[in-house]
Amino acid sequence: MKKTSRAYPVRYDSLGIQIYGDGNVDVKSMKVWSMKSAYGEGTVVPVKAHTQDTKIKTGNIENAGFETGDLTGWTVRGNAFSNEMVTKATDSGWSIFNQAQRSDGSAGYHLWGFKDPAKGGLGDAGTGSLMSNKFRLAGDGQINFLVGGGKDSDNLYVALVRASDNTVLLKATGNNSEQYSRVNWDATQFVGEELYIKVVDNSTGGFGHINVDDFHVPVPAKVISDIPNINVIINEGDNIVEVADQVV
Ligand SMILES: [Ca+2]
Repeated sequence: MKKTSRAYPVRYDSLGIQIYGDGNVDVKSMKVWSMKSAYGEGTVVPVKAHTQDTKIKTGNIENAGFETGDLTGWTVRGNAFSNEMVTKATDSGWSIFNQAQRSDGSAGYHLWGFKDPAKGGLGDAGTGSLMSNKFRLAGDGQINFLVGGGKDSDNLYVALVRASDNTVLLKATGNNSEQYSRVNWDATQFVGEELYIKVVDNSTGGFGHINVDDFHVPVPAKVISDIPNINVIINEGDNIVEVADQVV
């Protein structure tokens, strides 16, 4: 981080504040003062008075709806899930999926946790897990997603997991149907914690697979200050960023 006690109008690095960081940056609080020019009155163009929106907008986890057409952004363990299982198929052969549509109304990709042995898949025999990128839960803490496949909360489930100790905080299973249902989690109490989503398939019996699509997980989004010469980039945060709302 760079800071200065005087504004030097010809020195770019003394006109404002910039924060750099490798990876994630936590901004707990910040105040910005107006400064006098080191070269005398009138040599620094004053920043216009303005109101800074300090509310952190939220983004989503990586590849939340599998619209890359594969498992980019997800970590695969075992053999229950593979890139080939990300599909745009709308019908399993015995029921429709009702996966999330794309914004143009066309069928989106989803992760169908079953691959026909006749097509080189393991059917229901595969076991393993899929983990999202780790994220710090933000916003209102409301998570929702689509789940289908077998009903077995011990062996087939989507979980919200705490990254520090791998504790399962919330869990949802399928409904013995290929068709998707939307699950809503109120995870307000975990806002600010570092978490990840885990999809688990430890079942090898009938309906021993799980399907998922269209995760909506509020995570911190990048916020770029609209103050000239002050760029605030926030990838992480414990929900407080204070920027003086009057800089003259
Ligand atoms: Ca999708």
